[in-house]
Amino acid sequence: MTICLYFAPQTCARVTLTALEEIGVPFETRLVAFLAGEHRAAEFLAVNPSGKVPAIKTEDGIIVQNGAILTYLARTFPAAQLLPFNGNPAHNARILSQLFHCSADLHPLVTRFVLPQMMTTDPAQAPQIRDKAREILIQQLTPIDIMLTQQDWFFGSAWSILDAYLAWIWFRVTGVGFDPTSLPAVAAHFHRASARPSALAALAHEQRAETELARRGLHFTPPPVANQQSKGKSE
Ligand SMILES: N[C@@H](CCC(=O)N[C@@H](CS)C(=O)NCC(=O)O)C(=O)O
Repeated sequence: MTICLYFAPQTCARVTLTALEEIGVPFETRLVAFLAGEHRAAEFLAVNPSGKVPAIKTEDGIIVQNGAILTYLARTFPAAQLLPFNGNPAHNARILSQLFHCSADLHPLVTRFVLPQMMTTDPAQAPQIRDKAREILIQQLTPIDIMLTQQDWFFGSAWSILDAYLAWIWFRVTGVGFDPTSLPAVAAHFHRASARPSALAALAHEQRAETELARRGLHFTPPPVANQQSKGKSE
């Protein structure tokens, strides 16, 4: 059975899309149009009851959550070397620690930074939510920035899908005003990771989806947030 990825452009589904491009087997995609409410429609909720992308449909059933999907793909297609698992449980646990750091620590901060309005019933609080998210993002990304002054990729000399994850995080936050000069090694890593053929193929795939969304009048850009620290700097 051909794997089917449920995705939307610019979202964290880009990481799974990059993984599938890296693996190189044929796969299908289903575009989930958020602005049309398709992520809350019964058809998609039957795939992922939490209404979030990514999700994949495989011969082994549906899998949701980037961390689980990437682990499944890494183990199902070991030749692609998405993650450097070996036979040592402690080593593998440390790989998963880094994966969960991206999906469970960093991603929620990205959401708070990009869409602070989603985190409050009082829109006036959005700038403070973004400012606090920026502060914690810098705290959490600084050890990665230091690490990347010593090595090209997350796990050393070899690329892994965590490099695509970090690149997506960086794309998302710098796209709405996170100062790209604040973490220079992460910024340089973003350019390295973005040049990989699988990353370029994923972007081309997203571009086709953006064109389709624009044709339907459903193109999404995060709403602006007033009075934030970075106002007038990079936005
Ligand atoms: N923990 C989930 C988070 C997935 C997630 O938040 N996806 C976002 C796009 S980046 C989404 O689908 N948001 C729609 C919504 O929450 O309504 C994962 O790692 O897969």
